[in-house]
Amino acid sequence: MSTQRTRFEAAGQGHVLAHWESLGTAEQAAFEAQLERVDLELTRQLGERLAVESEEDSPALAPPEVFPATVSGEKIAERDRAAARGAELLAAGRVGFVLVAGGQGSRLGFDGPKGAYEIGPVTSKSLFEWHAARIQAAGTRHGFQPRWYVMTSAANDAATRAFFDVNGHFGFDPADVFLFQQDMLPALDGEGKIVLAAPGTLFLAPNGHGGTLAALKSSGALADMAAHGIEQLSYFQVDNPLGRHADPLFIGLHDLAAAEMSSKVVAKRDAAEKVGVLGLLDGVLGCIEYSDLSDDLRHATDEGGALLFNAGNIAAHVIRRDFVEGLTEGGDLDLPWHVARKNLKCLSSDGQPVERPGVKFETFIFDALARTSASVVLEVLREEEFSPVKNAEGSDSPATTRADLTRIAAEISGAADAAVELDPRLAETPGEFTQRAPLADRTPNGVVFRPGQR
Ligand code: UD2
Repeated sequence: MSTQRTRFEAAGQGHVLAHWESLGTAEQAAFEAQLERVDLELTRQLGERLAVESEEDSPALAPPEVFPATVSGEKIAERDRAAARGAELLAAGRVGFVLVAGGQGSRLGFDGPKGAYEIGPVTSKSLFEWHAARIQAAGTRHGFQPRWYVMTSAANDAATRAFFDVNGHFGFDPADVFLFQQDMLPALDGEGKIVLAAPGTLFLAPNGHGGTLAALKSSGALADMAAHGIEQLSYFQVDNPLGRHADPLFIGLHDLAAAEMSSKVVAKRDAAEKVGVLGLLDGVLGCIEYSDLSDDLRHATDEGGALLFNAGNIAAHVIRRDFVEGLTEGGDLDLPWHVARKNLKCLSSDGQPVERPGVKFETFIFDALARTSASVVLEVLREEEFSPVKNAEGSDSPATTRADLTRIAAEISGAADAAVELDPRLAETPGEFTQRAPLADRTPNGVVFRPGQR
């Protein structure tokens, strides 16, 4: 133990060992393992930021160039050429699927990995299963065997792996599912001191989805992709079961533009919508997170009165594997750190459980956009592919997501029943539905169309 004690005391963090003597042998061993993994130099650098928290003046922001959701003229030929190219890449197995699910879905108030949340309007299908179904549907449509890379964090890795096991990897061959963990970081108090969650436990939090890049490298996922001929990553979040993860148009536009990382956007619902906005920040493509967007930029309008910055980031990206290789080969990506000030349930210096202000640090994957030499921004229609589960009630809640899943199922199947659910593996378009599922299928608690339901 003396090694860690020496290390932490030298870093001015010796207070974390205040309760060492009160810990049992097993607790001491587990705590020591946790202490060993802490990068104290990084912790020092992050702590220093707090001292000099600068109010960076917001950059000059200009709207990005966007490939529109509805096209006309010569854009139609460009769209069709791109969709064909994307279908080619999918069929050739050049696309891998990366789900980021390491976050802690605190806003939803759900205790467990967010992907385990049951969102099926009629069935109890979880978010994880919706994503599995969409990826498998693409494999059937384009004739390839998809590989699925799922990022967890120490906060939910064991529970996620157990959920995948108990659900038979949702129909995937386990050999085609690559689970990997992102790094965690200790939370700090206002003075840069590491916070304890319990006498022998640091308060650790996932290091942000920007951590995906380093985790893809360190976990061997990048090497696995290369070994399987995967050149493009379709990156998406756990909370949006409408996501079109194998979108030939998006993949094709990105590939034909020789882009390193591309993004999907939807027109913002209103100025207050909690999504980042894509734009040119001092001339460089990037995304300003909703929490960092100044009020005047948030409400800025064009001469027609429409929101000027309405390219809402839906966190769906296509990223070239060799771009991630390049970003991660030097070890330190130096993506900008984002500071989240939150009330933390932690331990006071005299060992009592308290709730007090603390700071978590994250990097965001969209900050890698600034490192691209080419990047496509594709506008998509919210009603077709964006209805995330974020809040327990109100907007972006289970109720609104289920309503959108039901609406889309009814549009595709023509079923007018009150409750209808359509498994993507059966059909994602009216054409596929007509071809694969007789309208006669009904179940007692609503209309559910699943694979094999004949
Ligand atoms: C995210 C975007 C926002 C918009 C919105 C669309 C950020 C900071 N904001 O808002 O601009 O695109 O989504 O729905 O991205 N995650 C990890 N590891 C982490 C942190 C997050 O895997 O360390 C995953 C998390 O599991 C989830 C996703 O990233 O799948 C979004 O995380 P969030 O809930 O922090 O982002 P949110 O919804 O505030």
